[in-house]
Amino acid sequence: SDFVTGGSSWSANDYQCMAEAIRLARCGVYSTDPNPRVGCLIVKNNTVVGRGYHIRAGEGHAEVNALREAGDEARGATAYVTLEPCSHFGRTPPCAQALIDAGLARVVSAMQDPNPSVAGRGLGMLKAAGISTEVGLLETQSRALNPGFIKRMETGKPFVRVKLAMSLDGRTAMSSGESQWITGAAARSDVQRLRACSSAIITGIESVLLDDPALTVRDVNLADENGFIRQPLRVVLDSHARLPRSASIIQQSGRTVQVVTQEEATASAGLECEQLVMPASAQGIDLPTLLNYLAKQEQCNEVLVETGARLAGAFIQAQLVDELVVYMAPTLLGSQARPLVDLPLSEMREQQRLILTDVRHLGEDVRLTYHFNDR
Ligand code: AOF
Ligand code: ZN
Repeated sequence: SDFVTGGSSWSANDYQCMAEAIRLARCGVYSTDPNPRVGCLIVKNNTVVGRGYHIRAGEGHAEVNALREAGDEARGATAYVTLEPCSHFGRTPPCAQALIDAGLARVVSAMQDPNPSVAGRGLGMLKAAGISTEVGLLETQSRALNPGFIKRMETGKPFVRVKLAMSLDGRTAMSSGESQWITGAAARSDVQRLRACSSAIITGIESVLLDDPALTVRDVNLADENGFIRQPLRVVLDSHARLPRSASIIQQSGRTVQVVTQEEATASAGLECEQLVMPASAQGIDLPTLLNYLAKQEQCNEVLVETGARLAGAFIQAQLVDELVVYMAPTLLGSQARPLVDLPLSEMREQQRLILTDVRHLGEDVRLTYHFNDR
């Protein structure tokens, strides 16, 4: 792009300021959905004069919040923003114009906005107004704030994260299906954070019938300043409409959607949840169609798949998974127990290799994070 400045021209101070803007953006990690997490730091004469981050959709963007704190000090200052300032009238007026009006001398962005209604136009407005405009500082770290928003804007699909809990011998449940509890408290509270980051949680009817999960965010530490907890949309894949009225997943705050086929569309009339009709094959609901629907109609950025070995295997086999998060407990469940994922492989050349991106100790358990190599 026209605006990229060679990394070597950024000073150590520039790096520190953008790192602080990224820390500010993280304050909105559980609340901005479906908008991106964005932070902004305004600096004048080596002094921070404004800090801001986006809290929730419909409210001020990071830049506007930082400008409010900076007031007149913004004139001649530098703004560090983790995303290109917007150029459009969305729920709020364009931030690029607000930065121009406030008299900023320089704007450094970590990345261009992948939103087609911005896509470089915000940087263009700043440059045309004579503001020194740079983009690309700590871009990798900034992209990591919004894997779902970026993927949805770039591809029309959500970022899919599959979460599984297993024993040291790679088992997820006994042969009866009994699985509570393999992992400890620290791992389970980490799952609360994964849920809170997600726009939607997908599960299968088998898991619902077996474990009766609520699939809610309950950790009070994840509430906003008003004590409110945003609940991700709960999606139950239920081609044969077996979801019982008494299922816990229905009786929670937030929305639950039962996904059925056309043939079953009326079978569960009377259930107190939404129903969505999707095409299906012998293997069940068509997963790509469902994911496209969630991105386009429900603006889902990050989707969490919390389910058993069969549906998790189906997502992997269909190459729909971006990230796999595995919690490994120090226990042995034996060879009769169920495997991590069901994959119908027989030869070594069919193996599904992953890329390990993070390892973390959580109480007695270990969290392993993987990306799939072809995406
Ligand atoms: C945010 N927060 O701090 C920035 C955003 O509908 P609106 O007005 O909330 O606009 C949302 C779009 O604005 C979003 O998709 C992104 O392209 C751009 N920048 N959005 O929510 C922010 N800077
Ligand atoms: Zn904006």
